[in-house]
Amino acid sequence: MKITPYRIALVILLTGLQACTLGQATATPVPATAAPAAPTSIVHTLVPVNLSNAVDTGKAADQDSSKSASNNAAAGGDRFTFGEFERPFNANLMDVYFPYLDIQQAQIYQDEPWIHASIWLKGPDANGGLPGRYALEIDSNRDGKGDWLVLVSRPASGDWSTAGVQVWQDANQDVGGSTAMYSDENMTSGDGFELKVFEDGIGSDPDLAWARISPEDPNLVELSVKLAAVDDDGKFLAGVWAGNDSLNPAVFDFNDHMTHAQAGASVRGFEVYYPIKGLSELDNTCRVAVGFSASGNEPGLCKNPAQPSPAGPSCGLTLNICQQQGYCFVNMDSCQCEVCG
Ligand SMILES: [Ca+2]
Ligand SMILES: [Ca+2]
Ligand SMILES: [Ca+2]
Ligand SMILES: [Ca+2]
Repeated sequence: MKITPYRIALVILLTGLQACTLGQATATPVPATAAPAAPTSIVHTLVPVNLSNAVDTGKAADQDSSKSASNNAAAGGDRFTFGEFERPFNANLMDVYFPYLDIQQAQIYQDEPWIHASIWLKGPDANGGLPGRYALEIDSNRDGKGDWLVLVSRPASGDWSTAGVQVWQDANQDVGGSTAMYSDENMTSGDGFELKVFEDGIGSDPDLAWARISPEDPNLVELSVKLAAVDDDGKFLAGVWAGNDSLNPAVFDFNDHMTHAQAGASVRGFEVYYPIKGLSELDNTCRVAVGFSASGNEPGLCKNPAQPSPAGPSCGLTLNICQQQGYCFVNMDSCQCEVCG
């Protein structure tokens, strides 16, 4: 065929028309039949297996608030200034106790290629389910500032599933603010865990993270994430969380994003701040050392009951931090803020 200027012009015109048509098509509402590929098309190649019963390290005990729920309070385990929370209650009145948010114990360990976390809750909601958010926070470089958050919303499956599972990274390293674990003197405007690298099996690795309700215990949420994706040396600190919408990756650390007065307190002994207000329906555990022997001074580490609080040089408290939280003194011997008067 002889190519004439007329034919070239026609081809350009047709191509232009096609492009316009395509442009219009993308702006038109997509019919149901053209919906994005369903998650069932994700091909999984590596699924966690049953968790080991032999591991007895990496356990974190937590307050059982069911015992004090009739008193509309927690009996302990809630120290806002230290990043320890025990708030499985509604705000202000604290007359609704959420057993599905009350962590009793956690266990975290690594078993290549996985990090596994088990979160024991007090009990289900009125419908027999666990409709909260449950998360594993990993501090890869052991500085007390979380690096990764593996979170599942409303786990329902007794089989390992990626449904409702998200993995968040604090890529710009602002979680924890200026003082790891402790409340910062000045509130942060940081973005917490801002980078979502995985959701519902979608991400560069469709097998990155999983969750299930234990087939053996309806009050046990299990999470698994690939070790190599979140830690490079198999040595890390980790703790777990339970919450409703309150468990928002963007506002970590909670005690750097609000004051003690705004958050309130769940223990009646903190009479200046009781009850909980801006921070409610939330529970967490202290952190356990995985893959290394803790010195005892790691920020956020679970305390051996026989061990005193880290004091002296390892205590990160300052008078300014205590004053910002409404206290008047810092006791460096016990590493505690002390009330005024
Ligand atoms: Ca707790
Ligand atoms: Ca608890
Ligand atoms: Ca902090
Ligand atoms: Ca961040």
